[in-house]
This record gives sequence, structure tokens and C-alpha cells, in this order.
Amino acid sequence: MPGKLTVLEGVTIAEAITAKWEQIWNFQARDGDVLIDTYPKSGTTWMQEIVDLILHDGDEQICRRAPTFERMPFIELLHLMKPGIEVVNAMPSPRVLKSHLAVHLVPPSFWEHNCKVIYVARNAKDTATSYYHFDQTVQFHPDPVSWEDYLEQFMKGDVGWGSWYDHVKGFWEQKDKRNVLYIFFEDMKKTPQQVIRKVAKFLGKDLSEDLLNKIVKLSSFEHMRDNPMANNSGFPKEILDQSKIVFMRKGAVGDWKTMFTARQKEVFEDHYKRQMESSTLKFQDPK
Ligand code: PPS
Repeated sequence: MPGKLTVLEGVTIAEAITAKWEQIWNFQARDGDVLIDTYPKSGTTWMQEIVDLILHDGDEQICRRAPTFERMPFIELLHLMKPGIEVVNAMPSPRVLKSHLAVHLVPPSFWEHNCKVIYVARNAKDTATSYYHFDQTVQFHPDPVSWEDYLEQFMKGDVGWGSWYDHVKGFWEQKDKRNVLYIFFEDMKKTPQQVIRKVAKFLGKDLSEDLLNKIVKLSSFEHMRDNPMANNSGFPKEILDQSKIVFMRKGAVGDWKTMFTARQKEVFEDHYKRQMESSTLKFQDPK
């Protein structure tokens, strides 16, 4: 049975999440926790691997100790999968946690403890393309009917975790007021060394040139795709059915060109301009 979406404080979100909202909202973050927050399909898993490698000095074996979702739990899905809230509460500090929640839905304890938040944003057209494929695997979301319909829903924010526009702008507006490092997926592709250095500095780590290059290699698409502890292949099937589409799909910039018609591009870009014109946030738009 495909899942259903509802609306929570202006954000379209899965009923599977709102069913446990009180527990999620009351999540107890601690001093030293690191939160990786993104709109879905923006490079979360990639950033998780980078952060784990930085915190463990590039030790490949330690970073293969468990799948990503156990090493760095997904706070709004804890009730649906392992590790549950009890395991996460007992995890030693510093914990690294994952979320896709919009900035105003992030549990307040993260802000109260001034936790470091790493936000990754990806250009809208590639995000929509990646999400269309991914939503065919997500069991707690409705199944996309067609690409055409899905793209319209994406533009309206009628997909899981809501409007891409509100999400990326929401964190952008808060980044200087809170402890938020704002990173772009396109920069991670173009200059991984620079991004990894920036993330390491934010986490209080200084990387040697050798260690930096090692982390670039271990977090590359090819390396992660072939690493069962980093490619999400072990995600419970009841949540993610990857029998037709795998999680590590393409990892490219500009893949939107394989999906958008000329007309869809025109309509999308016109709508995009109106949504983003009042913001100082600028994306690299792969032509
Ligand atoms: S999720 O499910 O929302 O948390 O997905 P998320 O991890 O944010 O994003 C998944 C997309 O990121 C791509 N990916 C990578 N690209 C480049 N390099 C590396 N190392 C990497 N790891 C993951 C993944 O393939 C998804 O993008 P698409 O375009 O679908 O391939």
C-alpha cells in the first residue's frame, strides 16, 4: 500500500512521520551533536560519509562498521527502523544525525544546544529528477503517476518534506543567525577538496593533504556505490524498495536534461524565477 502525505505547519510530509510527530519534535539533541539536514536527494548520504570519514581520520574500516542509517540515524524515521530512539539516546557523543525537516520543523533541542548543522542544497532541476526516481522506491510516499504530474507536484511543494524552494531559502535565511554551514552539491562535485576542507574546519579538524585526498577517494560516487555500508542497499525493503531503481543512481550534475522537455524547462524556469527572485540565494544552474 503506497503511503499518504499530509500537511504539517505548511509543509507537505508523510503521514508516517506526523503519526509520531510529538516524539520527533521532542528529540533530545546534546551538546556536540552534528545534524546533516537537506531537502531530499541533495547529497545527504554523500555528506554523511564525508563527515564520518573526517571524524574518524579517514579510517575505512571504522567507517564500514555499520550502514549509514545506523552510523548516523535519520531522526524523523527512528520509529520505522533500526536504530530506534532508545539506541540513539544511548549513542556516545558526538552523534551525527540526519534529517530532511524544514528549518522551522527541526526539533528545538538542536538550536538550544547550538549543535553544528551542515545543510546541503542541490539545484532544483536535478533534485526533482532524482526525487522522481527515488519516490518510486519510497514505500511511505504515494507512487509517482507520471513524470509530468510529478514535476507539477514538485513545483507546488506537494511532495514529501514539502517545497524545495521554501526548504533551501529557509535554511539560507537562518545560516548566519545559527550554527549552519551551507554547502552546494554542485561544489561537492566540482571541488570536493575545497568542500571537504570547509566541512572539516567547521567540525574543528585540520586535514593533511594525504588525508584529504584519501577522503575524496573514499567518498567518491564509485567508491560509495560499491560499499554496502555507504550505498543504502541494506535499507529495509518495507521502507525503500530498490528492486527497480537503486539508491546510488547516477550522482551527476545536469541529469535533469534526460527528463525535462523543452516546454517543461521553460515553465519550470519561469516558476523558479518567481519563487527565488526575492532571495539572495543563487544556485549554479547546469545548462
Ligand atoms: S536521500 O534519500 O534524500 O537522503 O538522498 P540523498 O543522499 O540526499 O541524495 C541522493 C543523491 O545523491 C547521489 N549521491 C552522490 N553523488 C555524487 N557522489 C557521491 N558520492 C554520491 N552519493 C550519493 C545519489 O546518487 C542521488 O542522486 P541521483 O541523481 O539520484 O543519482
